[in-house]
Amino acid sequence: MSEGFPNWQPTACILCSRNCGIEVELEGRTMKRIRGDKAHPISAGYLCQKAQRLNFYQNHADRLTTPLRRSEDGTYEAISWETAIAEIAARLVNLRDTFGGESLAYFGGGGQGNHLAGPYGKSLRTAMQTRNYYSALAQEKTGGFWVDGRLFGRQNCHATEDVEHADVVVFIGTNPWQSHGIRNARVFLRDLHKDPNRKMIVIDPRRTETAELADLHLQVRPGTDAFLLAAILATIVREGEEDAEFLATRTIGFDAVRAALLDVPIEDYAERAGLALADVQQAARWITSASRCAIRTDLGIEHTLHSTLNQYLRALLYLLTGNFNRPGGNVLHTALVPLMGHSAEGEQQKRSAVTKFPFITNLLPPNILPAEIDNDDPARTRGLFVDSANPLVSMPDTQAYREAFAKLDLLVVVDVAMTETARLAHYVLPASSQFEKCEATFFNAEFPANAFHLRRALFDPLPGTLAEPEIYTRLIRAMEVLPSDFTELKEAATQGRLPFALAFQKLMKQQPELADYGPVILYETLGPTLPAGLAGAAFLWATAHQFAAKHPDAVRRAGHSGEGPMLGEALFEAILNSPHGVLFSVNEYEESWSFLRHKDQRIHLEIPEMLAELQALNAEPLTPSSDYPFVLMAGERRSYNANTIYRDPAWRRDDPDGALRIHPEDASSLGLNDGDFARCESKQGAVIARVELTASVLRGVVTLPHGYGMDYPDETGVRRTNGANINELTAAADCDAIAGTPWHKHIPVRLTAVASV
Ligand SMILES: Nc1nc2c(c(=O)[nH]1)N[C@H]1C(S)=C(S)[C@@H](COP(=O)(O)OP(=O)(O)OC[C@H]3O[C@@H](n4cnc5c(=O)[nH]c(N)nc54)[C@H](O)[C@@H]3O)O[C@H]1N2
Ligand SMILES: Nc1nc2c(c(=O)[nH]1)N[C@H]1C(S)=C(S)[C@@H](COP(=O)(O)OP(=O)(O)OC[C@H]3O[C@@H](n4cnc5c(=O)[nH]c(N)nc54)[C@H](O)[C@@H]3O)O[C@H]1N2
Ligand code: SF4
Ligand SMILES: [Mo]
Repeated sequence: MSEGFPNWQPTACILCSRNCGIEVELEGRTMKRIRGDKAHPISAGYLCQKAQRLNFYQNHADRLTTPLRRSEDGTYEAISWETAIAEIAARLVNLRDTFGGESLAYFGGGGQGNHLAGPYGKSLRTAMQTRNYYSALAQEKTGGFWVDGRLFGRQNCHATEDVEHADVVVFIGTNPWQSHGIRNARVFLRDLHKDPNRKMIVIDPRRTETAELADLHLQVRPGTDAFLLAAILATIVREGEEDAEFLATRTIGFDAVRAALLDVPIEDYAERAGLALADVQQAARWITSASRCAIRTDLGIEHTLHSTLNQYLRALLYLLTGNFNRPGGNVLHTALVPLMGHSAEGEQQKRSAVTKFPFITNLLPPNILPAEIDNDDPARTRGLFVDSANPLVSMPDTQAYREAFAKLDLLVVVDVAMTETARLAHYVLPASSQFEKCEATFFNAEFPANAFHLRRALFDPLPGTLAEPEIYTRLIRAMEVLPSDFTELKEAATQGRLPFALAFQKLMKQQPELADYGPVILYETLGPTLPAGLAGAAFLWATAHQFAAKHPDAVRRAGHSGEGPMLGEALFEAILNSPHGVLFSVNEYEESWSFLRHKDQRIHLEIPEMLAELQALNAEPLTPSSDYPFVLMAGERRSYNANTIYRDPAWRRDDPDGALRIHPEDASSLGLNDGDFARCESKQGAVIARVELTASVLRGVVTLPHGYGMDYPDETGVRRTNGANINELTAAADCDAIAGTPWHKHIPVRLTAVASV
C-alpha cells in the first residue's frame, strides 16, 4: 500500500509487454483511478492512455464465475470445480493412454500480463506426456530466435536494443508511439526527435506517428524489407564501412556473408522496395557513421514475407557495424525466468506429428495447429488445453480453426471471460483476474539494469474463480502423476528456508524425474509458508537461487547481498517484498559476451539457409496484378486496441469498430468517402469495415487493426459483435517456411463500397 494514500495500491498494466508499474485507487471491487507508479524501477511513473481503462478488463459482463461443461445440444451447464477437475483429468489421461501423449497439445500459458502460470503449464505438459506447445510468441518472434540460435549458439540468446544510449536509432516495422515495446516510448521518442545530436530512422510503409518524428523515413513497399535491408548491407560492404576489427575478433563466417552481399544489385533492390537510392545510401551512411547505433524491430518485418530472412538481415545490420554488446547497440541480456527455451537442430530436431514442422524454442507455430488436428492421421492432435489465449480471434485463419476445433475430442479453455474460443470448448474453467491473484511477466529484457515485478492481488478472487497455480495443481494431482504428498518437504518448509532447501535438494537428487513438476511441488510445500496470497510465486524461490548462483555479481550490483545460497535467498526475499518491482540484475556491457553460447565464443555469421534465400531474392517475380489489387496490413496497433484483452467496446475512446485506413485517392477511385463502409475480401473470406481516409498509407495499401470482432452483450443483453475479426481474412498456409510465422501484413485483398454493415 502506498504511504499516505490508503486506497492506492501498486500493480502493473497488463496490456502490453512493457507492463508499466501502476497505482490503482480502489473503490470496493472497482478500479476507480489509475496512475503511473513512480516507484517502479523501469517505468518510473510512465503510463499510456490504455491503462486508465483497466476497470473494463476487471469488471465486465462476460466474466466467468463457474466451471462450465458443454452438453450434447451445445449449451453449457455449470458444474463444480471437483467435477470439472475430475472429468478433465480423466479425459486427458484417457486420450494420453489410448493415443499417446503426443495426441494432446497445449496453447498459450500467458498473455501480456500473466506469465506466472507458464511454469505450471510445463508441469501439465509433462503429465500429459506431450511436447506440443503453441503460443502467440511462435506467430511473431520464433524466426528471430532461430536466427539467434545459429548466430549465438542457443535460440534463447536474446539481444535487446539499448536505444537510450544510441546516437542513431533505427525502427524497422514497428510503431513504438502506439505499440511501445521500448521503455516509456512517447517520452523517449519526443526526446530523440528534439535532440540535434541524435538521429532516428524509421522503415515503415505507413507514415506512422513514430515516422512523423523521424529524421529519415523510408516508406518501404510492404513485404520488401528483405530487398531494402540487403541493399543497405550491400552499400555498407561495398563502401568497406563494416567494422573489420569487430568482425575479425568476434565473428566467423563473414567472407560468405560479404560474398552474398556483394552480389546484391543495390539500385534494383532500392527500386523494388519503392525507395530512392539516395535515401537507402543515406540510411547506410548514418548507421555506419554513428558511434552507437541500436536497431529495434517488430511485427512489420515478422508478420510479412521473408520473415526469418528479415530478422537475419536485421541482425547483420548491427553485427557488421559492430553495434553489439556495447553501449547504445544491441545487447545480449539476462533473464530471471527465460521466456523461451531452445530446440536442437540436426538429428535431434523435434517435429510436429502430422505436418512435421520443426519446433523452435520448444514451440510450434499456431499456423500449423488446424492441420495438426483436422485430418485422419492416427498421430493427429485430439485434445487441446488452452490457457490465456483466444485463438479463434487471434490466430491466423479463423475458419480453419473453427473447423479443426469442432473435431477435437477434448477442448479445455482457462480464461477470465467467455471468449470465442471458450464457446467451442468442452470445458471452460474460470480464472481469477490478474488483479485477483499474484502475477508477473517474464518480459524482462532490459539492459544494463533488468527488473522483475511480482504483483500482489488487489481484490479477493471473484467467487467461483481460481488462480492458475491452483487449477494446474488440482488437475495434475487428479491425473495421479505425483508419487507422494511430500509430507517431509511440507514439514521442512515450516522449519525454515534452510531445512527446506536441504530437503528439496535431496528430493531432486533422489527423484530427478520430478524436476518438471517443481512448480507444483513448491506451490504445495513452500507456498503455504509464503506471505498471504503469494503461494503461486513459490517456484520463484528456485528461480532466484539458480539466477543468483549463475550471475552473482549482477545480482549484487542490483543491490542484493549475501554469500553463496544466501544471495539467492536475498533475491527471493526482495522479489516477495517489492510490490513496486525490483532490480534483479545490473550488468556491464562486457559481461554480455559471456552470454554467447557457441563453444568458440564467436558469433557465427554464416547461415546457409539464409544466404540461399538472400541469393534467391533476385529471381523473385514481382507480385502479378491480380483480382486482389490491394495489400492489407492486417493488425495495426492503435490508440485503442490491446489484443483481445478488453472485451467491452465501451473502453475505446475512438475508433469504435476498427476503421480500414485507405489513401484518399484510392478511396475516391472506389467511390468511398470517409465514414463509408467497404467490403474487404481476401481469397479466404470477407469482412465489412468503416473506411477512414488518410494519406499516411501508401496508394494500394490498406490497414485494419487487430483486437476487434469479439462479441459482447449490449445493455439489453443481446449479443453483438464489435468490428471485424481480421483473421477471417488470413490463411494458415501463408506463412514463413522456417518459422511458420504468418504474413499478416501482406494480405492481397479487393475492396468494394457497400451500403453499411
Ligand atoms: N491478423 C492478426 N492477428 C494477430 C495479430 C495481428 O497483428 N494481426 N497480432 C498477434 C499477436 S502479436 C499476438 S501477441 C496475439 C495475441 O493473441 P492471444 O495469444 O490470443 O492473446 P490475447 O489477445 O492477449 O488474449 C488473451 C486471453 O487471455 C484472457 N485472460 C486475461 N487475463 C487472464 C488471466 O488472468 N488468466 C487467464 N487464464 N486468461 C486471461 C483474455 O480474456 C483473452 O481471452 O494476437 C495475434 N493475432
Ligand atoms: N496499442 C497497442 N499496443 C500494443 C498491442 C496492442 O494490441 N495495441 N499489442 C502488443 C503486441 S502483442 C505486440 S507483438 C506489439 C507489436 O508492435 P508493432 O510491431 O510495433 O505494431 P504493428 O502496428 O502491428 O506493426 C508495426 C508497424 O509495421 C508496419 N509494417 C507493416 N508492413 C510492413 C512491412 O512490410 N515492412 C515494414 N518495415 N513495416 C511494416 C506497420 O505499418 C506498423 O506501423 O505491440 C504491443 N503493443
Ligand atoms: S505502455 Fe503498455 S504497459 Fe505501459 S501503460 Fe501503456 S499499455 Fe500499459
Ligand atoms: Mo504480440
